[in-house]
Amino acid sequence: MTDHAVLDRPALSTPQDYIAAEARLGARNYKPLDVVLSRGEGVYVWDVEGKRYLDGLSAYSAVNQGHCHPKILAAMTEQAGKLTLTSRAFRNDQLALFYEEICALTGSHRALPMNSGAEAVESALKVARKWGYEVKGVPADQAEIIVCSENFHGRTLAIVGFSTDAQARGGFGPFAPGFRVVPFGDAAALEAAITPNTVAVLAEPIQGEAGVIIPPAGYLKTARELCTRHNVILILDEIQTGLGRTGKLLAEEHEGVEADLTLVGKALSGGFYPVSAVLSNDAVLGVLKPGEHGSTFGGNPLACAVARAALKVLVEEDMIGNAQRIGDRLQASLAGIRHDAIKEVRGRGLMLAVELHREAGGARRVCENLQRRGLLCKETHEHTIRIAPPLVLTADQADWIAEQFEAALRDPT
Ligand code: IF1
Repeated sequence: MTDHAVLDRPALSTPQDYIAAEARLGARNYKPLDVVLSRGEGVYVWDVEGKRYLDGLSAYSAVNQGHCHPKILAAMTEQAGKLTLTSRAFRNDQLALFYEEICALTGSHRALPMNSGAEAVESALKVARKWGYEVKGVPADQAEIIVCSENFHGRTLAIVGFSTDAQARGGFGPFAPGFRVVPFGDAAALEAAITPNTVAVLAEPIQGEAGVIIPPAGYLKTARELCTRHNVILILDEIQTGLGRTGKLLAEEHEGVEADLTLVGKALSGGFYPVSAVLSNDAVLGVLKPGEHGSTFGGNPLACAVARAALKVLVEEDMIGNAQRIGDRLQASLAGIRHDAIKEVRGRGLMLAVELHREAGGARRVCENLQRRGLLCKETHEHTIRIAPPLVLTADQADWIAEQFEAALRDPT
């Protein structure tokens, strides 16, 4: 007999209790800061002891709209009380509206709803290959997809197979063939890698995990031109850069570029629920026929209702313009900090990073110091701290972030 009492435990009391239970029972695939959060509102989160923090990560840009946005919450609870899941075997009354709104906003002509970001990436890779065989005429099983060094597109097998990060791929092979890696930001290398069997180029407009790496000006535009000239699909992974993060709805707008497949996820739900989508057109996405792709949860009415509200508040509350204005202000303040530890401040909109010199003692230490000051940030690699607060950040809050940074560097206790 199962002991049902085990499912009715009282809350644990101290942060250490939670941390110990996680360490004892969970897969050990993360090493989070030791802060146990139980509530969030706007740019702030609170831990189980009631201490408030400003969230400088926004769940890797999934809560661009701020924690527990009341309008997204209302849409979610309302829809959850009506209908949550039908599967795609039947239709629901939210999917068509989601299509209408996301296509109008992004200038897309067809969309494919999925759940996680990695699923959107996998879906795009499948679509690109199918397009290659059926439209471009690539010989069977010969399709090649070009990806960039230092890429991050998710954790599934096909994706980690073309990662250049030893930790992401090590021990997980054998991997799927058909991918070729070129240096990110190098248009000449990209052109040289294109063969008659190339079906797609996959890139992040700004590399996130690599440390907020902005490619040289004109790179995306040239990549677009090369893809058009060589009849290759351009796939832009905007799962992190999209939906306002860089001060535009999509980062590709900074260079006036339109991808053939644009991937969005994360903030598509404002952090309420995993929702992702492949945005495209008839010529490319049209290759998928019934039965060739799908997902139990993709396009479900709860996801669609949440995504519709998440997009609505992003636009109606001018979070995209705010990301641009407050991002510029915060970047300027951070760049104004005079301290030997800082090597570079970079970013676009509210996708920012401070890179430290190697001698500075590492980014993790600074993040732990910032945590004590009430600011949650996450290091990426050893020497870079990324700063990506919710897009509802005010000017005062931005100034406060810069002050905490300066204080943490000056008083590294
Ligand atoms: C984790 C990084 C961020 C992404 C891009 C696809 C996905 C992601 C550009 C996959 C996901 C996450 C996942 C998260 C850490 C994180 C991350 F540090 F690893 F690089 F955001 F910066 N494309 N990024 O950034 O989306 O399947 O996770 O929904 O803990 O692995 P997903």
